[in-house]
Formats: sequence, C-alpha cells, structure tokens
Amino acid sequence: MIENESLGQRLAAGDRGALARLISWAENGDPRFASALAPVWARVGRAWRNGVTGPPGAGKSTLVNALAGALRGADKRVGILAVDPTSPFTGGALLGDRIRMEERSSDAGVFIRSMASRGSHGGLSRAAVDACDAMDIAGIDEILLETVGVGQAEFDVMSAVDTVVVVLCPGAGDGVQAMKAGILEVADVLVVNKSDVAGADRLVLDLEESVAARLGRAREAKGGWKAPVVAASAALGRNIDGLVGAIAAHRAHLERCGLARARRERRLEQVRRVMAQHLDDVLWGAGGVREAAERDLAAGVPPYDVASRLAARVLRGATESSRA
Ligand SMILES: Nc1nc2c(ncn2[C@@H]2O[C@H](COP(=O)(O)OP(=O)(O)OP(=O)(O)O)[C@@H](O)[C@H]2O)c(=O)[nH]1
Ligand SMILES: [Mg+2]
Repeated sequence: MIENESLGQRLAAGDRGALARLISWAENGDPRFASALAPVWARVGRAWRNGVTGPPGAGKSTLVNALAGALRGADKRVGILAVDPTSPFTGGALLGDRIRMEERSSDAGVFIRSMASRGSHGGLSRAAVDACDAMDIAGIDEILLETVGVGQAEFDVMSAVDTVVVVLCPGAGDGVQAMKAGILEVADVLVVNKSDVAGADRLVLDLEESVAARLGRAREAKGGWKAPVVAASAALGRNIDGLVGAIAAHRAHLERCGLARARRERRLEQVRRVMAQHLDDVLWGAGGVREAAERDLAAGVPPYDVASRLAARVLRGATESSRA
C-alpha cells in the first residue's frame, strides 16, 4: 500500500516508468491500479482526451503520428495509446513513418504505448479509461487514443473521450456506407485521410451531405455541434493544422457548454460499471451459488426464477453480514 502511494506520487511527478507500470496494471485489471491512483486522484481532469477511430488501414496511426508532431510543435505533452493495434504502431510499411515514430519516441514530451484489451465484458473501455486517467495524472496535455474498427467495443471506448475523430479514406466503399449511421453518431470531427488519393473529394462531399441530412438529431445529441469534415493527408503532412484546428474548435465548443456535465456523466457510468463488476463478483463468489443454480435448473426451475431466487438470497446475505 505504501509502495503504491509512492508510485502514485511518482506518476504525478511525471515519471514515465511509473506511468508504464500503471498502464500495465490497467491492462491486466490489477487492483493495485486503484490504490496507486487514489492519493493523487485530485490531479485528474487536465488532459484533453482525443479518440481516433475508423476502419482498418484508414491511416489512423499515420495521422496520430502527424498530430503528435503538430502538438509537440505547440509544446504540448502528448500521450499516444494504441488499443489492440492490428498493425505495428509505426504506421505500417513506410520506412519513413517508422523513422519518424522513433524520433518521436526518444522525445521526452511523447509517451507511446500500445495496449491489448482483455476479452472480458467492458474490459476494453475500462482499461482504456484507466490508462487515460494515468496519463492525465502524469501531466500529459493531449491524449491520442487509437482504436481500430467500428464495432460496439470501439464505440464504448470512444464514449470515454472528449473529442472523437473518425478517420475514413477513399476506396473503402460499401463498408463505409454500411457503418455510416454509427460513424456519424459518434464523430465530433470527420477526417477524410489520403486526400492525395482519387475519390477523396467525393467522399468529403458525401460525408458533408450526410452530416447535414441528419443534423437535427445529431445536433441535439451533441449540444449544437456540427461535425466538420476535414480532408487531410497524414502521409504527406497535408492539412494536419486543419485537423488540429477542428479539434480545438470542438474543445472550445465543449468548454463553452457541456464539458463538465459530459465528464460527470462518464464518471457516473464508470462507477456504475465498476459496481456491476463488484456485484457480479459478490453474486458468483458466494459459496454454493453455482451448485444451487445447477440443482434448480436440473429440477426444471425456469432460469429466470433461478436467477431471481438466488440473487435475492445472496443479496439478503450480503446486507445481513454488512449490518452485523
Ligand atoms: N496515400 C496515402 N497513404 C496513406 C496516408 N496515410 C496513411 N497511408 C498509408 O495507409 C496505410 C495504413 O496506414 P496506418 O496509419 O497504419 O493505418 P491504420 O488506420 O492505423 O491501420 P490499422 O491500425 O491497421 O487499422 C499505410 O501504408 C500508410 O502509409 C495518406 O495520407 N495517403
Ligand atoms: Mg493503426
């Protein structure tokens, strides 16, 4: 415990080793994570959390790399977290990318880490939120969280950041059409990457039309914010400033209205998730629950009845023992 406290202090002082260890604990769902952060929790909330998501190969890592460069130029401390990367974080095949990334990783103002999600329910977003909290407390100004794909788990992660950047690129075709509704739902900023490739202009127009078409609903959900569509080329470093500007505009919008509330809601959601996990442990950790359930099921009791009976029994026991 004492050791954990000093780890928290080291984290708050910006110690990269402490940060790396804490992110490993977050990744593994290690209970020491919570006790290490508790003494320095008051420091959380200063980092801006950017999520970068989109289909495989859209250029997310290349873009994150370019964004990190621009943010470093503005003297921001940057934390990059790639969740479940499908390809090495170097941005794939381009040697130039790899060299740039390595330059960046020797820069003390950039912390880079990839993280594998646990298979368990809610594991991906829990671990990602914890890692962001650790980076935040370590004094990182801008977090860039990359997730690949556009499924439910990625959307859950994206619901835990301040600004969601969705990266698309020309040529993804039908795939993009199929998931467009979901994309427009979560995106605060849309990037059409690979603007050097044919079809980019058309994709920009298409997305702009779609944003406009469903503006009523989306606007209400996002407090009047209209997601801009930014054409950029991460590989060529084109219009990265435009993207930085779009993110800054979204941040200014949130800071004017809704940021505190959105963050409060997210913390509540986190508490709820952790409580549900605790309850699950209590219910299934209670002696004999599994056996009793098996017995009842074998006796032909319908599953819903088995569940409510056993839950009532375990929770009654838990309240009684907490009173004693
Ligand atoms: N032409 C062009 N190619 C690009 C651009 N940005 C990235 N790429 C290339 O697209 C490929 C995928 O880039 P990544 O950055 O790895 O894409 P990603 O979305 O992170 O990929 P995953 O993490 O595997 O989903 C690489 O070969 C990049 O060099 C761009 O602006 N223009
Ligand atoms: Mg990537």
